[in-house]
Amino acid sequence: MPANLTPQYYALEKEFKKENDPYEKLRLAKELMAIIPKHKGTEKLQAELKAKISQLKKQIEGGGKKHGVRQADTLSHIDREGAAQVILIGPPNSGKSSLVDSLTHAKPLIGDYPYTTIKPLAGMMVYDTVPFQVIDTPPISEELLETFLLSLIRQADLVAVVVDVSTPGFDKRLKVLFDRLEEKRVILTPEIPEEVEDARFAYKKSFFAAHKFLDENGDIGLEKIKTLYPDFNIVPTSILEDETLENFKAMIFNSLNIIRIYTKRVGHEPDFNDPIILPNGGTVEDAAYALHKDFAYKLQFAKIWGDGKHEGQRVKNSFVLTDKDIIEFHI
Ligand SMILES: Nc1nc2c(ncn2[C@@H]2O[C@H](COP(=O)(O)OP(=O)(O)OP(=O)(O)O)[C@@H](O)[C@H]2O)c(=O)[nH]1
Ligand SMILES: [Mg+2]
Repeated sequence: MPANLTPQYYALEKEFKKENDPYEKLRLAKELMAIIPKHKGTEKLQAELKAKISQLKKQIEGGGKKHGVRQADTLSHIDREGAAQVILIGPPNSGKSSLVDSLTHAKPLIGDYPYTTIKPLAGMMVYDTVPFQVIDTPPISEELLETFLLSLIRQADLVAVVVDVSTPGFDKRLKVLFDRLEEKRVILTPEIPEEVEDARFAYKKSFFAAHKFLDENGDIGLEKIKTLYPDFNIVPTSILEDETLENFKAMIFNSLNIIRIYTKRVGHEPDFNDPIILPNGGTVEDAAYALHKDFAYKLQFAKIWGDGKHEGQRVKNSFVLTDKDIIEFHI
């Protein structure tokens, strides 16, 4: 029986065969599996793909040491820490490393020349008691788009596109960045669409840091980027002004649609240092679950303090929480 594979399948298969990075190869194998026509004529091919997927999984889980896997394996994945993983991308020399340097304790290499950063580097920053992971990355240009960077972008919760708006031609460099990512089926978007037509595309929520806006011509550049990308959130930033770095952090927090819930033990003051982080619309039960699975099962009821609530109001497990609510669990 003929396999009757689609042109889309053949194109993806070609990409899969060329790919050397195991993480990316695994992702492509899964994509192939998703689009392969499911009938008798492709059974053998499906079995081969399944075997390839499990082989790649083993290779990745084995950490590559035994098989002498290249260093690139570790570059394409960074374990998420904190409430979210935010990746900084941008054209060469735009100030990505400088931002990560100013925001975290990580010490990336900074240079007054392009292509300084070669490897990703993660650091932690805190905004209003919420820890976030931010990742510095190599630049994206006509000449360079690292494969591992694509994997990192796909895995991140949020993308910050860092653009030097004080240097003429940034609009062209930005277009190159968007186009090159789109070629690889990564779409930067102000909001994730509710329905994605083609499941092979990764839509990533993104905002712009209009960086170096205090430099000469930075104000003109800032206006220009606002006109060019009216749908995106844009935060003007400069390492020379701390306030703009706070705004950058606030932009991250606000883009993630998350809420902070403070816990309180019976008879004690609330703990404002270590909030539970939930997506918007999170319930009392979700908060209990975030603390511990068993806790959620045992939960009888909770008491809530916060805006628009009676002090210590007793609520059910399905009660929807809002940002900065204080919760006291009763089990
Ligand atoms: N005036 C000014 N210069 C800045 C600012 N931020 C970074 N720079 C300078 O811009 C240059 C590039 O900074 P990097 O942080 O290395 O830029 P990058 O985007 O990481 O560069 P690549 O790794 O090569 O892509 C350095 O000389 C920085 O000192 C800023 O806010 N204002
Ligand atoms: Mg850099």
